[in-house]
Amino acid sequence: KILVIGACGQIGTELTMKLRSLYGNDNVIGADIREGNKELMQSGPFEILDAMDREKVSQVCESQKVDEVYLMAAMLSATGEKFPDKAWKLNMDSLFIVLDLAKEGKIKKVFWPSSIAVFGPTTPKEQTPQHTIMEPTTVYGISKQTGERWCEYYHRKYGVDVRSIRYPGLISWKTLPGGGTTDYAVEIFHKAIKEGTYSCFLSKDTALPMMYMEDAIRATVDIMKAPAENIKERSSYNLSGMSFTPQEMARFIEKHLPDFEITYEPDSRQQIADSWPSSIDDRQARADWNWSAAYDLEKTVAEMLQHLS
Ligand code: VAH
Repeated sequence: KILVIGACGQIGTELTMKLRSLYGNDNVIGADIREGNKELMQSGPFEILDAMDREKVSQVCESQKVDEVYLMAAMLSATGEKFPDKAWKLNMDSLFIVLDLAKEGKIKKVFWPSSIAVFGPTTPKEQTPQHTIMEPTTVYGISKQTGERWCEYYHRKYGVDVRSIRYPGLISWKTLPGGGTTDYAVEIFHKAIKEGTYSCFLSKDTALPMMYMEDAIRATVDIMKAPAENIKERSSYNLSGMSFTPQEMARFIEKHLPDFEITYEPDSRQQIADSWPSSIDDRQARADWNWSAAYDLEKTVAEMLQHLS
C-alpha cells in the first residue's frame, strides 16, 4: 500500500489522485492534518494525521500495511520565514519519522521532495549544476539541504531506498500553492480571469525555474518506478521544466486575454527569489531515469487558462 503524507497540499493532492489512478484507489491512502477537496476525499482511503506524530505515523503504516511513503508535508519558503522554528520542526521531524520507519524495515521505499530552495546567493544562477555551492538563506532551504544530507546518510548507512527531486516552482490549475515564493505563477491566472489585473509580488525580470504540475507528478512517479540501481543520486535530483520572468508569463497571458494588466509591487519574497537560481541543469535526471519535461511556458499558459476559464 502507498501512504501520501500531506495529501491535501499543492503537490500532494494531484500526486494522490495520480497514484490512485495508477495503482488502484484503495491502495493509496491519503493523510493530512486536515481534510482535502471532495475528489480526494471521495476517491479513496484517508487518515487525519500529524506528520510530526511518530506513534500515529507508525501505527497507520502498520495497520494499513504501507510499504511506500511519499512525504509531501512541509512548510514552504515564505511561510517558513514567518515561523522559522515551526518550519524547521515540521520539515525535519517528519523526515526522520519516515526515514526511521524505512531503516527499521517497516516500509520499503520513501519519496521526499527537495527544492531549488537548497541553492543560495553564492550558487551559479544559470543552468545550476547537480553538484555545486549550496548556501541557502531561508529556513525552508536550510531544512531541504539538511534533509538531502540525511537522505543520503540513511541510504549509505542503512540501505534505505529514499528518492528525491529538487522541485522548481510548480504551476497547477487543480490546486492552489501554499505559502511559497513562486506562488505568483498560479495566482496570476486566477486574477487575470476574475479581475483582468494582477499585482505581482516579484519584480518583472525575476527569472525562476518553474514546472507545470503534470510534469512534476510524472517525474515523481517515474523516479519511484525506476530500478534502484539507476538512482545514483541519493541526496536529490535537479529537475528542470522551464525558466521565465513574470513579464514573460504576462506576455503569454496577454495573447489570450488582450486586456490583461500586470503591475509589480515586490515584497519580502523578492529577497528569497533573488537568492535562487534562474535555470537548472537536469542532465543527471535525464541520464539516470530518462526524465524530460513536456510543458513549456506557451503550453502551460494555454492549459491554465483553458481549465480555469
Ligand atoms: C516555494 N514553491 O516557493 C515552493 C518551492 C521552488 C519553490 O520550494 O517555497
